[in-house]
Amino acid sequence: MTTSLTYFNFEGSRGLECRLALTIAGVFFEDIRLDRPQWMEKKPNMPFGAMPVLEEDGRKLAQSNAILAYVGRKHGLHPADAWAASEHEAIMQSVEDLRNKMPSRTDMSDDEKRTAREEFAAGWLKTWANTVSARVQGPFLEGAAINVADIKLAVILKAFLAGTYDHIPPSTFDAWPKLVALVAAVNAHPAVVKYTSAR
Ligand SMILES: N[C@@H](CCC(=O)N[C@@H](CS)C(=O)NCC(=O)O)C(=O)O
Repeated sequence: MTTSLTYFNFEGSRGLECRLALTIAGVFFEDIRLDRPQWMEKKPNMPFGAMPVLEEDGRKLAQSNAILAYVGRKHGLHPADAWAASEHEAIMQSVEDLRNKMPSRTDMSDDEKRTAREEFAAGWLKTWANTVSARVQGPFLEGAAINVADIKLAVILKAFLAGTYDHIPPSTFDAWPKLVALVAAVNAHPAVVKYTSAR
């Protein structure tokens, strides 16, 4: 079987989630990394005109959460129990909500962005983090076993903890030690350590 994952040449977001899931699953895959002009050429032939795209023996699957659930189901990184699997899918979808709701308009002044992000951190983000944190058994969602939803959470949380988003300081997450510990546990997974040291 030939497998590839196509995404921007960027070590983060939805592409990194899928690369890490495939890596932890032990799948040999071609890691296709495109710059913008290369992407614009391929875009018309990609499902939904967006990346990441998983390709297996010529068939293409788009949407990061669908790719993660597929890899997870196939390789024991998604709960076998139907209810637990759906809870994980709800969490993965909530990460997409988080990305879409983050105030990021480019036409905002820095003061407007500060106000919008502080309100976001005290409101929507707090509800999100409380909800997810309550579901974490520790260190991962299901306890000792890592799943694709943990990987998705770790990628977005790591960006927050690195101070990627202006006006939302990493200390915001001091209130949710289980989420901080989940990131550390994903980063400490042997396959992730190997992937990170190779890059
Ligand atoms: N809901 C989609 C969102 C996909 C998406 O917006 N991908 C971005 C990169 S993270 C993209 O392809 N941007 C380039 C474009 O839309 O042309 C998913 O979860 O995969």
